Amino acid sequence: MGSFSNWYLSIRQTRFLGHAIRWALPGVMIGLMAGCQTADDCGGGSCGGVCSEPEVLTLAPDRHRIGIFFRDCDECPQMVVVPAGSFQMGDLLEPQMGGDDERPAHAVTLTQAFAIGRYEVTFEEWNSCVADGGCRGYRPDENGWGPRRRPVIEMSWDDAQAYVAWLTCKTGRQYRLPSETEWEYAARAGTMMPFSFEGELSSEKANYDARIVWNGSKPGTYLAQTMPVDRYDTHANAFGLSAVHGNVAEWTQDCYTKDYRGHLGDGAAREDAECEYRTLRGGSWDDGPWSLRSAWRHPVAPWERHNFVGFRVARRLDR
Ligand SMILES: [Ca+2]
Repeated sequence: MGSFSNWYLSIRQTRFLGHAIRWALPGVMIGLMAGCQTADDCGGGSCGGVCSEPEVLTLAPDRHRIGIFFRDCDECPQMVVVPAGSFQMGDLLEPQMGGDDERPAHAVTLTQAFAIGRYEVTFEEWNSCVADGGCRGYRPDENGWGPRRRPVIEMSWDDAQAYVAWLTCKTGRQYRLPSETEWEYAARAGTMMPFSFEGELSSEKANYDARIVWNGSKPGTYLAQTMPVDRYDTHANAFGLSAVHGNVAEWTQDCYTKDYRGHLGDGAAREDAECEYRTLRGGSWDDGPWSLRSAWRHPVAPWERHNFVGFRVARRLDR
């Protein structure tokens, strides 16, 4: 735990190094508290309850351009620190482009920094959970595309819960799926346009069905499969997240709601007593451009598994 080799400072990349150093000294110290889990929390895993040592990291005030990458264990997903802040959530453009479920657009404030996966969870990472006795022993079909750095697919929302339970147990940190709000905030990374990279969507920037053209996107290649999670690193967003647009659509924690009326404007996931559907975000290799937008939402039953669905994880920084 906490070895220097597990920490990475990304400045997207060295371009903003000078900027980072300038702000590093008055940085905000955030203490990462140790935590212990019991075997009952392991989601069927056998990690036995690991108590982690406290760690400290420094966040610079101008964090919009600075992502701090870290791992909590050698087999754990690489995480990036996302700052607290406010943003506009939903279909922001005039005329409106999104579905009814993206309205009304509204202001949201996240009062605490948090960590979210730099990448979609990979087969390699999922298999570490299975090898450790977790994740219910489920080995999803690779579809002939190869495992390793490809995103794990055929993932239900319930499968994702088993993985974050194992990660929580293994690391002593409170891993979970991101809420929809956290996902969109992290995906937008300060942008208000449909996509978080500069310029128009193209198959050089994301993995999707580029035979379909929308809103100025360029016609391109339909790869018809997932790609390694780091393939589009050069088009990562300003927070350092890769492939929020396309590759695999990603589970969020929230119960799906048909619109944002009554939304509280905080970062919490919505949990209803009767939760028929959970919400997917980001679109996939098999979707057209419209579904790749930061604001796109899609309901899927939590038990369903598809070859275009995976997830990335999140956790608080203070537990
Ligand atoms: Ca994705």
